Amino acid sequence: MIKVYYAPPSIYARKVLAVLEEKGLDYTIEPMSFQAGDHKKAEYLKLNPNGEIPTLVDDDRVIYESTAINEYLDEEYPYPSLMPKDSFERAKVRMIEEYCDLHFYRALINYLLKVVKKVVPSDGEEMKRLEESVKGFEQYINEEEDYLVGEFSLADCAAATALSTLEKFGLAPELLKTDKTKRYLARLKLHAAYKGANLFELENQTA
Ligand SMILES: N[C@@H](CCC(=O)N[C@@H](CS)C(=O)NCC(=O)O)C(=O)O
Repeated sequence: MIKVYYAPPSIYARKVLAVLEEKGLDYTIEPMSFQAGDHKKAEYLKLNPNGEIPTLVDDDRVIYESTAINEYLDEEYPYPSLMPKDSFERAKVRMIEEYCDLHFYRALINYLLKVVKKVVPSDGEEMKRLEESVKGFEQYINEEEDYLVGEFSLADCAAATALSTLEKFGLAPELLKTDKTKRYLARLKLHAAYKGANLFELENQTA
């Protein structure tokens, strides 16, 4: 049985939920609360010594780091495959995942913490950084192709997570202006992955 430790609205965790949904896997969510500091409690640190969300437990296997989790899921549960067969294309998928993890998600988290939730002081640069990260991401969208790298892949799951966050917080009209991006987002929404990427609330959530 697959269990995911998730505290909404963790973007890295929703990236994992996107893959679980796309593959139609059965899983349960172990609700965590950032406010309560659940991710820093000794019991959780035994699973994930980094004290970050998400962690996935598949029977007795404990895996953390969202990109490692998603590659594990793709190899362990290969239908539908979310990695190309070609090694250069696989490298491209990983490059986009890294871009999302290190630039796009970080700009989003920075904006949410400083501008939306105001739990960290703003330096007034958050929107500029977010705009730059969206522009950087848009370079990966090719108008001639439906998805970022060949067939729908882990790269699209990573992108769906960032784009659904922009939509959720009302930033899409301002930041997703190009036709190619709007059309790409519309295609993503047809995938089950978008449901996982868009899971911002949990029933009986403790957060
Ligand atoms: N590289 C990690 C990043 C995970 C991460 O930063 N998660 C955030 C939530 S989106 C977190 O747990 N932050 C709490 C903290 O660092 O104290 C991954 O890909 O899983």
